[in-house]
Amino acid sequence: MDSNSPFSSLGTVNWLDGSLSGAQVHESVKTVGQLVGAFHEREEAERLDPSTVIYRVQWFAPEPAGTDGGLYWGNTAIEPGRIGDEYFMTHGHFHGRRDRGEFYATVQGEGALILMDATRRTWFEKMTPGSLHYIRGDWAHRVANTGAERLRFLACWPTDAGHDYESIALHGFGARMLCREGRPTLVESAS
Ligand code: S6P
Ligand code: ZN
Repeated sequence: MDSNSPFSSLGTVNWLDGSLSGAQVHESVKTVGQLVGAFHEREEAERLDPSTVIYRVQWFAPEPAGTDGGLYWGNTAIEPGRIGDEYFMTHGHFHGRRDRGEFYATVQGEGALILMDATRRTWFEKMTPGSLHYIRGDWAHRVANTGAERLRFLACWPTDAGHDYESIALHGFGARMLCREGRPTLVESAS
């Protein structure tokens, strides 16, 4: 059967681990060196090899960024580990457009989806294999790997959502996921 769909050769999803493959997969890698300012124990981060990988992102972008009504599909893999008492995590962001939501679905591992609203109220949802998470358009979102294995989750978000990393770089989240008495605990931040 021949297909003449413009998107038929987009690629494939491996449902065992969520990874994407094909000629059109975009990829980025985030290292300790790039995330040093995100962790509260900055000196601990500076002691580590800056090339240590914290997470990798893959995504399909069938439409240019900003296209009205389009969708992107991605996969994020966060390594297990901590910097001091803080679990390896993503930068975290608001969407540039605060009316653009997103779905996350966990494939592998254990983690926490840390969410923050416009008033800086911060809470989390537990991520376990199969858990599905809806992120409202005006909630900042960051994921921490709180388990002993790689955490992998899938994401689907609008092409015109955009990313506001600056607000998080400047003010952070209202709380951090820290290891307290051996357990992941959401602890309010001073700033
Ligand atoms: C995009 C979506 C994810 C993240 C990825 C990495 O809207 O939320 O694909 O980009 O999980 O997180 P961050 O905060 O570095 O973009
Ligand atoms: Zn997002």
